[in-house]
Amino acid sequence: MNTNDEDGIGVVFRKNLGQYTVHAHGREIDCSLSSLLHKQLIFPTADPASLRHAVQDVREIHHVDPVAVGDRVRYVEAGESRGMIVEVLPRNSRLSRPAPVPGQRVFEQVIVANADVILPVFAVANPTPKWGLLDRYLVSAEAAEIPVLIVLNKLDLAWKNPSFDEEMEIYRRIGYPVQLVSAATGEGIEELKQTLHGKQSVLVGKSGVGKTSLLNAIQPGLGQRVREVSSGELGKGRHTTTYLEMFKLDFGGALVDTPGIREFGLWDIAADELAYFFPEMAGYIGQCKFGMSCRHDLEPGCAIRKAVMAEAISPYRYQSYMNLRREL
Ligand SMILES: Nc1nc2c(ncn2[C@@H]2O[C@H](COP(=O)(O)OP(=O)(O)OP(=O)(O)O)[C@@H](O)[C@H]2O)c(=O)[nH]1
Ligand SMILES: [Mg+2]
Ligand SMILES: [Zn+2]
Repeated sequence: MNTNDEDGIGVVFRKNLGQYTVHAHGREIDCSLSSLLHKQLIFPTADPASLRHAVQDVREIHHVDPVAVGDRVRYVEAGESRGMIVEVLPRNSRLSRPAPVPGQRVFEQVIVANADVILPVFAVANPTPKWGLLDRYLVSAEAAEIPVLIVLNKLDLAWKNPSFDEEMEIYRRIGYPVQLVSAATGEGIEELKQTLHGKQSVLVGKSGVGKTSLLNAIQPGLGQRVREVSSGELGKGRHTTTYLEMFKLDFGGALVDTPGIREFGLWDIAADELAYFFPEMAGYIGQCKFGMSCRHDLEPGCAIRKAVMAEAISPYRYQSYMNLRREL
């Protein structure tokens, strides 16, 4: 890549229909994508990190966006607050999921690039939490090697769910930090802000758990903007956030609000490596009677099943492991 001192470096905060909003030196620049970049990224050698999944068919270009929110990019100025992205700088991390294209193969969709921490958000109640989804987020985060903070919102509704704290204990015991908050009352918000400080963070979670409300609680006005941007879409009111956007935090850092993702498939995880992404299981791998070929299902002498019996591994988590394994 031909680099030029006059090129700018910025961060992608938003994208919409082939247009990218890049923040650089306190400015917002509306960028398009150079066709050169598009071509480079579809060939296997362009992005060493995605060798195995590089797209090689020109026909497929439309289904793969080489630039994600959170990406650091090099751009060339093209007049009044406009520019063209010519290079995506190497990513520290990427949170991905499979984006199915009807009738074709499945592609990697990078949800967010360069996230320093992922915050899976659940509500204590309304909607009732399903921890299987949390396990999905956790496995994705482990595979992407991105730290996690579990956020449990709507603490003001704790009376509706007498078992949530006990259930959270399972995750605390594994070593996952949990922050209990209420966007409604402000409880726990200060502690949450300390985690976000100076980092690029991502809120993920089902629709209605209060991600956008948390944004508002963290910095008044942020979530408001989300609602304005997406009002009119579908007109359902419940699905407030319709696309992903990153927001700059006044106290330092940036936070990505994602729309409630209904399906969160696992990307690039093989059945045989799944147990590595359950930290409480990882230590038992190789200790089963059938060694590395054990699927930890019904095989005799399985060290992981033994650990479940001995209550060293939660049966819920083991069940989650089996459920996810069946998908891979
Ligand atoms: N009781 C209570 N309600 C809350 C709290 N936080 C959010 N809500 C409500 O939950 C509903 C959904 O909140 P949103 O912030 O739009 O949820 P979201 O996660 O952004 O949803 P999507 O954008 O659809 O993904 C709204 O009616 C909020 O007022 C809370 O801490 N306590
Ligand atoms: Mg929202
Ligand atoms: Zn086993």
